[in-house]
Amino acid sequence: MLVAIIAWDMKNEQKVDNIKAQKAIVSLVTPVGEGGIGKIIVSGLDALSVVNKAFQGKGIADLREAASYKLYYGYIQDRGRKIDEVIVNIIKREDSFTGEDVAEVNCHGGIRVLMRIHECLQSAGAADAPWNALLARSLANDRLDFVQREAIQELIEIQTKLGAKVLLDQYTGALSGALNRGLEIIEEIRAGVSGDISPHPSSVSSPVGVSGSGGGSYDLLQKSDAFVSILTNLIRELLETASFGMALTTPQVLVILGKPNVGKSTSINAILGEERMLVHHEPGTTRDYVSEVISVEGIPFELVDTAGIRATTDKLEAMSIEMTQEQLQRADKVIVVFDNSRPFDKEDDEILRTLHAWLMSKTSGDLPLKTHTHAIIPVVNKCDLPVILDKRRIESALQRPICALSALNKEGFDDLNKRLIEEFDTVYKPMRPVVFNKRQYQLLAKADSFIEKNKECLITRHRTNEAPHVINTVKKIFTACLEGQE
Ligand SMILES: Nc1nc2c(ncn2[C@@H]2O[C@H](COP(=O)(O)OP(=O)(O)OP(=O)(O)O)[C@@H](O)[C@H]2O)c(=O)[nH]1
Ligand SMILES: [Mg+2]
Repeated sequence: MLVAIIAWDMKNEQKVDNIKAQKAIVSLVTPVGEGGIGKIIVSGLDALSVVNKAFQGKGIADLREAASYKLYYGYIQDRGRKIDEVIVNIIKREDSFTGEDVAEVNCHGGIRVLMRIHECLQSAGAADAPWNALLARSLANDRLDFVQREAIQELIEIQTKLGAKVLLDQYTGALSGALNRGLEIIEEIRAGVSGDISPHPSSVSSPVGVSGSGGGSYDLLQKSDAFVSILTNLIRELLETASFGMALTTPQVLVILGKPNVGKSTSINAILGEERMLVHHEPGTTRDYVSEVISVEGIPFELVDTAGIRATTDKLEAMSIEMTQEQLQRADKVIVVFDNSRPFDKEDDEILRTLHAWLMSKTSGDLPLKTHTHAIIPVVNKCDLPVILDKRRIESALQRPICALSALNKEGFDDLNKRLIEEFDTVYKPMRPVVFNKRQYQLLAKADSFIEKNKECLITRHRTNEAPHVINTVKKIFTACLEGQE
């Protein structure tokens, strides 16, 4: 993967001169273990001379004379003794991902060889560093912005194909592009505001005619008002994608809850498509909690089976129930299961009360609102048996439509899957900007509420001397989102 990163087509070539070149670092970028190939990257001001000390090449005497994007065959050697046959890929600073000279040493995989070459390159003058130190250098040299760096770090841990596609888009600049667009819009608003309040000396010759009087100025003010709405729309569109983006990067913890014997474990087995959980007609079969990661239409979930909740004097059962409560505290979503073939009873009622308390404890302003409204999915299982349960009790308590299942016959699961992902209604489109972490979400939500609160002073008729301060604050929030300050 790092080959692709390093070979990345740089958009910021003009920034090469600003590079803060640093001493070479060496990173093991493939896992240390058995494999066909291993890769070690050296990056830095003196990277080529460091690798040159240990490299004996065929057809090249000095790697400092190497051309960018060329492969050089040879050996890494230590005091005349060959360690391994290697192919070194050279990428000069103007082309490289880190903005520094880079040598990628491709050797045979295997713990001994990798470790020996790694040691040898340290002896030649490079400092050992984790692979993500390379990302830090890209950031320092303006090769990546903070959002792109976050995207690549998430990409490495992502669980589903959809997540990989979305994060690759953000890494290649989808969200950064939208944030940069936001910064441009902010400047358009500023242009209008400065025309309104204090004409800038250069404005007379401005191509858009910010003269402080006349039709040109009026146009600009009108436009600047329109830009306030454009900015608000841009922010809201981005915020709309947050629950989807954040669900991709952090698997939702999905806890299955219900009184004993309602078919929780059978339902999980049907979702997983395998007999993973122990199922039995005796209540109290599940004692421990068991979890598995699943993907529903590309959204990852950590699905947790739990012991049934009910009042008990049995010590072991009480411990199981305590564990269920712990899992519930971790939950992002809950599937609560009721039994169609039994009457609604006080155990079901107790579960509804537990859920109500859980939802209250979860409600907080720092996450998308829809995350809370879709947090509970009521399920009635054993719908293959005659109806005895009074479903209205459940519907009126939870105010959510019920999902009907027969876990035994594996029926109703398409509907359940739809319900699980209904809040993540953001459709995948290539290069669509997507907010994918809480930091980005919170900053954009802050910008949104700040603009909403101060809108009056940005709107033409109501402008006050406060406007430049408001604009600067919004700009600061956008810059923090893009560049990771604050
Ligand atoms: N008829 C019918 N029986 C079901 C259905 N789902 C589960 N069962 C049966 O209900 C019994 C209990 O199922 P489990 O999946 O172990 O129930 P549970 O909720 O995990 O039970 P505990 O772990 O004891 O809390 C078993 O005999 C299942 O075969 C269903 O949809 N229809
Ligand atoms: Mg069970």
